[in-house]
Amino acid sequence: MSCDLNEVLSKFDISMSAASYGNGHINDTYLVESNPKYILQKINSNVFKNPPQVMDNIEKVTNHLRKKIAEQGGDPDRETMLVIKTKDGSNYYKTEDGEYFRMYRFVDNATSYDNAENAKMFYEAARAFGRFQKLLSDFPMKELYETIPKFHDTRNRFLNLKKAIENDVCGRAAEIAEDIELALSFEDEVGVIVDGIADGSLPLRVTHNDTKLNNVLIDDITGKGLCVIDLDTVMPGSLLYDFGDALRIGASNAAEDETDLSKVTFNLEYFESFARGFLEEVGSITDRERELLAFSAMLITYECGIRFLTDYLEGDTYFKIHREKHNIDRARNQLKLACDIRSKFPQMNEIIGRIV
Ligand code: ADP
Ligand code: GN1
Ligand code: MG
Repeated sequence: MSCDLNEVLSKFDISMSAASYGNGHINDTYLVESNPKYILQKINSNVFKNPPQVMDNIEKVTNHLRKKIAEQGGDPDRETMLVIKTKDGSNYYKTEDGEYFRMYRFVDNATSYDNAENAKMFYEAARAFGRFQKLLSDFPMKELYETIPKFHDTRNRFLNLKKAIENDVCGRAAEIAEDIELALSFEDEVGVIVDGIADGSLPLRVTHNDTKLNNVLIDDITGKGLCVIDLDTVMPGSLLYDFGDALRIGASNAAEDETDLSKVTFNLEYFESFARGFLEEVGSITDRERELLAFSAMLITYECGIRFLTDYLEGDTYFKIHREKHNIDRARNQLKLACDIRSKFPQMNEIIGRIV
């Protein structure tokens, strides 16, 4: 593999070697320890069916962000990603085997955290995600490709789960009957956000759609949320997707794959920090968006739970796993968290009422 990577690196005019890096579930990420450093990624083309469209989106979005950040007196080199072109001027390299690679400037002196070390860190991450949406509020949405169709269409995710249960290609359904029963019991709620978008009560915005904590780099010196990364799923969506998705890891008292479910509970202090940070930066929101803020944390957590469950039933073909049963462990964790979030709606809505 390292030999292939060197060949790929040479296409970007780099002669150093690269080593595996980061904890993403989707792409293969490598760090090139040159000066300056670079991130090399093999785009997961099972997940992203059209990598050139992904790169087109990323180039347009980062160009827009660079311009706005510069206008506002920020440092575009550290506050947004920089796509490094190949020697031929392309924003990706396709190997003879049909694999797609891309390169970014590594943002130095900043860290990607899998779990928030304290509420202040989560508040700063929230500000960065809120600011990200605000900076893209004047981006021409029609120019974006839908890199993964129906990505946060929870009803469609629910239908995919039902299909996976029916097909049961790995014969795993019987052993997880209780988890399936719990997952199916959310049926009445799966359409709330998508129906709101369809009937116009929830506006479409340019959203990130994958706002887990390790997709924002925190500045090592200032402790501020510096740079939002992992832009593969930037698409038109609801503000609620970014709000809800960030909370399912960031405000959990346990890791996403913790198997002791008694530890998997929702932290209201962290919820308040996130809500404050995000709402301070994102700009004005509609009444319906505000009403559904707490609900979105539950729904997007649930959605992620059934995505892991579906992947387990389908034989672990989507998310990277690091142990047997990893996806079912993650699914149980997220479904437990969704139930705990639902039990805390009154306190969460009281917090939102105080902030907005
Ligand atoms: P995945 O889609 O697999 O999650 P990411 O794009 O999130 O891949 O990258 C994986 C990890 O690599 C991130 O969580 C982060 O730690 C690191 N990373 C990615 N891009 C950069 C960058 N430009 N600068 C610094 N670190 C980065
Ligand atoms: C994936 O790529 P990464 O690791 O940041 C996934 C998200 C899930 C998340 C669960 C493109 O995020 O949608 O919420 O795992 N990304 C994609 O941890 O499917
Ligand atoms: Mg990531």
